[in-house]
Amino acid sequence: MNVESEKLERVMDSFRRWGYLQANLDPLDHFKPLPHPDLDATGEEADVARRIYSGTIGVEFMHIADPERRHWIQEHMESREDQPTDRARILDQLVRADVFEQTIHSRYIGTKRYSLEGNTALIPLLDEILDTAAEQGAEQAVLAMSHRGRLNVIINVVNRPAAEIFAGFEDVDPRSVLGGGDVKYHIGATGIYTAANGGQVRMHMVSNPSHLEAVNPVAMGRTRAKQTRIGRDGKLRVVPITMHGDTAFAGQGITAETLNLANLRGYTVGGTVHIIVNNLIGFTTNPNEGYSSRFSSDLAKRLPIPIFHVNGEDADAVVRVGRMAMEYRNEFGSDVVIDLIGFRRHGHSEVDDPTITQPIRYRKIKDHPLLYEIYAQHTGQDAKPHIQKFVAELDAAQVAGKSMAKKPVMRQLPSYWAPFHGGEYKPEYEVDTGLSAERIRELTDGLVKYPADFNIHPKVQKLLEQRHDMGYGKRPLDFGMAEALAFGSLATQGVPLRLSGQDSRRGTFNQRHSVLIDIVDEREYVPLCHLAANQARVEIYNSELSEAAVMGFEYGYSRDFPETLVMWEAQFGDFANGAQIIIDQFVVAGEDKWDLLTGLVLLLPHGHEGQGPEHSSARIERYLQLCARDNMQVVQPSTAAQYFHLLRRQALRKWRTPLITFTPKSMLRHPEAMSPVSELERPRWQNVIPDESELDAKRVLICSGKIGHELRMERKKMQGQKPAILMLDQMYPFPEEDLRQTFARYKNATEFIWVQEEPANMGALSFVVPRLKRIIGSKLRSVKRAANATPATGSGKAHELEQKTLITLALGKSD
Ligand SMILES: Cc1ncc(C[n+]2csc(CCOP(=O)(O)OP(=O)(O)O)c2C)c(N)n1
Repeated sequence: MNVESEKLERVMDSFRRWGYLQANLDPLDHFKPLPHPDLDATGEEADVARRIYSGTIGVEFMHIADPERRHWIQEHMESREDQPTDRARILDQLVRADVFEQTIHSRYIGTKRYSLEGNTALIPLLDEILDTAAEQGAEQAVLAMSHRGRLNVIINVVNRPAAEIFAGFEDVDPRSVLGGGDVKYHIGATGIYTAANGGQVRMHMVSNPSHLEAVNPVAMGRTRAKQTRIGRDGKLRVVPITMHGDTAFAGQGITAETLNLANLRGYTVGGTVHIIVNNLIGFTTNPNEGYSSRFSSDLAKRLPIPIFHVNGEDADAVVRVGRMAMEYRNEFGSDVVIDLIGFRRHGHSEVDDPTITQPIRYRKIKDHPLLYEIYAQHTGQDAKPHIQKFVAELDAAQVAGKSMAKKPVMRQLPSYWAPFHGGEYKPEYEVDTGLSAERIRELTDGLVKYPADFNIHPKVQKLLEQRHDMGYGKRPLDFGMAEALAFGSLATQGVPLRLSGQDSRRGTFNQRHSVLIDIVDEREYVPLCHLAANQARVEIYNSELSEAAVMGFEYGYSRDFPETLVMWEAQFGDFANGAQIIIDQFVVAGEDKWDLLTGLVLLLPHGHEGQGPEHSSARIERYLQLCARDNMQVVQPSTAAQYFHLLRRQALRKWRTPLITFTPKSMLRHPEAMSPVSELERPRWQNVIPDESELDAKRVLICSGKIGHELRMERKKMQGQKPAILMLDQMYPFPEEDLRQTFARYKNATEFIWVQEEPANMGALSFVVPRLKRIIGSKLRSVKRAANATPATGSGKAHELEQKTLITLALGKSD
C-alpha cells in the first residue's frame, strides 16, 4: 500500500467507525454534529469519507465482530450511489402518504388518526424493502406497528381499499361491536403488495394493543410459524418488519427481550427488519427525557447488527437504506435496524396542541414544506398529476365507505383456520381422549428408549425405568409421565407440539426430562421425536429469561399454527405477571377485540408449599376475573390422568380457546395425585372429580388442586363420620351442571364448604363462591387463609402452622 492509499484507508476507517456522529440526519437539526477527534481530518480523503459516512446516512456497524459482515456494509456504502431507478414511483408514494393524511384531516376534523406527516418517507422505505424482499423470494411479510401512520401503511402498503378506512371514520355498523371490537388504528389487516418486478407479497399487519412494543414478539412468533409451515427457505419467503416509535423503542423493556430472541434456537426468524419511525418526540416528551443515549436505537447495539440512521427528508437515501437493509438481512439472516429520522407535524394526536410544550420546534414545523414538494423540486418532477389522481381515488372511496352497511373486515384468515371454532363452548366440541392400555405400553416403549451408544445419566436412567413401570401398569403414573404420554400420543396422531419456557427441557422441578443429554459428549436425544416414522414435529425449548417476549412469541406462533399444541410454561406461576400485557391484551382479549383465536396453553406452577410470598401462587384470582363469554378455560388438573386428558383435549378439539392451567409442584409426585393406567383409558377429562368413598357424608368440601389431596390424606386419620372431598378441576367455563349432578349424589349433606389454601382475597374464592351459592344456597361456607397483601408467608414453619389450622377447620376435626 502506498502512502496515499494508506492515509485514505486510515481516514476512511475513522469515518466508518464514527462518521455517523456527524451525519446530517435530522430535517429540523436536532442532531448537531458531535465533535470527535478522529473526524477532524481535512483534505480530499476526508471529503470522500465524509460524503459517504457523514451524509444523510449514518451507519453504525464497526461493533460487528465478523469481518465479512463489516466488509459487506463497507462495500455497499462505498460503492457508487446509484440514483433510484424509479423516482416517479417514490414521488407518487410520498404524495399518497401526505395527501391521505391531509384528506382525513380536513374531512374528519377532531378525530384521532395519529398522522405519519413529517415521516412520510416510511411509505417508499417499506416499498423498497418489500421490493427487495420480493426479488429475493419473499412471498409473505409480517408487519407490526403501533398507532402512528398505521392507517397510512394499511392503505398504501398493505393495500386495503381506502373505502374501508373511511368506513372506520364514519363508524358504520356500531351494533356489531357493542361491548367489543377495537379502535381503527389497532386492527390488523391483510392484503397483497405488488412489487416492481410483478412479484406478489402477502401482507399481514398484526393486530395490536395500545401497549407499545408488545406486538413485536407476537410478530416474530407469527413469522416463525409461517416459516415453519413452509420449511425449506421459509426464512427468505416470510419476512418480519417491525416499526417503532423512538421513545417506545428506547423505553420499553420488551424491546430488549425481543431483540434477544434474534439468534436463539427455537425463536430465530432469519432476521427482523426494525424501523424506528423516529420523530424525536414521544407525546410531549423530548429525547433527552426519553432516553439516556444519543440515539433511541442504541439499545440494539446489544446485538452485532447494523444500524442505519437516515435523514427522512432525503427520500433517495431512505430508499437506498431500505434496499441495503433487506439485502443484508437476507445475506446474513440477521436483524437490522433502520432509524428513519423525521418529525411529527401535528400534536401527539390531531386533537393535541404541541405548541404548549415544544413551541420552538413547532414554530419551525409550521412552515416546513411537505416532503413530496421537496422531492418534486429536487428531482424536477411535477407532483400535481399524482395528487389529482389520488384525490379522485379518495373521493370515490369516501362515498363507498359511507355507504358500507357492515363494518369492514380488513383481513382474510389463512385457510388453516377453517376447521377451528371460537365463540361459546359447545358440548359437541368434546372428543374422546382416552387411550388403550396397549397403546400406552407401545408409547412407553418409545419414550424410554435411547440409542445403544448413548451415555445416559444414572438418575435419568432410573427415571426412565420408573416410567417404563408406570406405562406398564406396575406403578401409578406421575404428572411427568402423563405429560410425556399425552405429548407422544399427540405427536404420533399427527399433532405438532411446541413447548417453551425457562428450563422447560428438563423441567424446573426435575420432572420432564424431555431431552436426554449424553454425559460424555452432551449430545442430545429427544425420545419424543423418535416415536414413529411419520409422526409430527415435537419442539421443546429452554427460553431466554423473559416472560413477556416469550409468551408473546408463543401467542404469535399459535396464531399461525392452530394445528399445533403450543404451550408456554412459567418457571413459577407468579412470574407470568411479567407478561401481563400479553395476557390481558392478546391471550384473553384477542377474540373479543379482533375475532382472532388462539389455542395457547399457559402452564403455571401453583401451590402453597412454604416457599414464601413468591413461588407459591400463580394468582388464580386474576385469570378468573378476566373470564367472560367463554374467552378461555381456567383449570387445575388434580391428577396425572386429568393432565393427560386435558392436554389431549386441548389439541384434539376444534374449539380454539386459550387454556390457563395451574400445574403442580410438590403434587407432581404426590401419591394421591398419581393415576393408574386405567384412568388414561377413561374416555374424557372430568370437570369435577367426585368422592365415591363418602357418599353419605354430612359435610362436603369443594376444593381445587393440592389442598384437596392434603385433605384426603389427613382424612385417612379420622374416625367415624368423614367429609366428602370434591375436586373442581375446571373453574371456567364454570361446570354448573356437573356440580349440580355431583352435589345431588350427597343426599345427607347438610353443609358445603369451599376450601382453599390461598388467602381470602386470592385464589378462586371470589369467583367460585357466588356461583356455588347459586346451586347450594346459604349452606355454603368457606375456609381459607386470612386476607393478605402477599400470597404466602416467608416462613416455612408459619406456613405449616397455617396449613394445619386450615385443614383442621375444613375437616371439622376437634383436635
Ligand atoms: C406501554 C405504553 N405506555 C404508555 C402508552 C401511552 N402512549 C401512547 S403513545 C405514547 C408516546 C409514544 O412515543 P413514540 O414511541 O416516540 O411514538 P410516536 O407517537 O412519537 O410515534 C405514549 C406514552 C402506551 N401506549 N403504551
